[in-house]
Amino acid sequence: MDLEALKKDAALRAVTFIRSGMRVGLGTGSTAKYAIEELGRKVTSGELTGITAVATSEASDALARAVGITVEDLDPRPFDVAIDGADEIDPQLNLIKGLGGALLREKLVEIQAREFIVIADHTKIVTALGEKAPLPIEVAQFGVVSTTERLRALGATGELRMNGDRPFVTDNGNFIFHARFPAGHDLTAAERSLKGTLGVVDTGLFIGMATRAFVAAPEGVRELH
Ligand code: ABF
Repeated sequence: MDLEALKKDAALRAVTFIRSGMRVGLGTGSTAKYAIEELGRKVTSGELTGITAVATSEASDALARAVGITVEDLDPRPFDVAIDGADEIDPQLNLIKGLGGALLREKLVEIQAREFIVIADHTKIVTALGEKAPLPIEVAQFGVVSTTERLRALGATGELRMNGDRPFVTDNGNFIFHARFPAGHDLTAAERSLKGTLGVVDTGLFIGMATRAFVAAPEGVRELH
């Protein structure tokens, strides 16, 4: 099974939602990359005009500019559409995101989207969040050991995401803690206490944000909403 082809199928379906003149949020990761490339193709060919975008990572910003998309800074104006990948998708379209390391900018952009479309291959579908993926939690570098102790007191186990022998540093200068919880732990219910933990910048829980998902499987692309 060619997962890359499935990711691309999902991405291309989502890009059909973009119309000329729209302001678009651009996601991060290997699935979102296909959406950015497709949008760039449509802009460069003249099929879409007047598109402006905000990217959710330095990497997506660079890719978008390279394929001819006009990229702006984030301001309070809403996005007509935001398109991004996910690490897990539950039946209510609640998400775990952030294994790509860009959860904070993703949430800052996608919270302002009228239509937030998730794109993924079928391996990302779960019955309950946390089933497969760890929950990425962005934490301040200062006091990181104290912060992770607070998270452990809430039931989390896990470790800092590493980049070689050093902790991975996000585009915002923070670390990422990959948290795991006991089976059956209701992550959607835990969101508030995790987010309220001193030293936590934000979590990869995207609850009630996605409006639609395109999930690609060998038998075709399924739309969920
Ligand atoms: C971003 O990329 C993240 O929120 C998520 O962690 C990841 C999904 O990556 P991929 O599409 O490469 O599986 O959307």
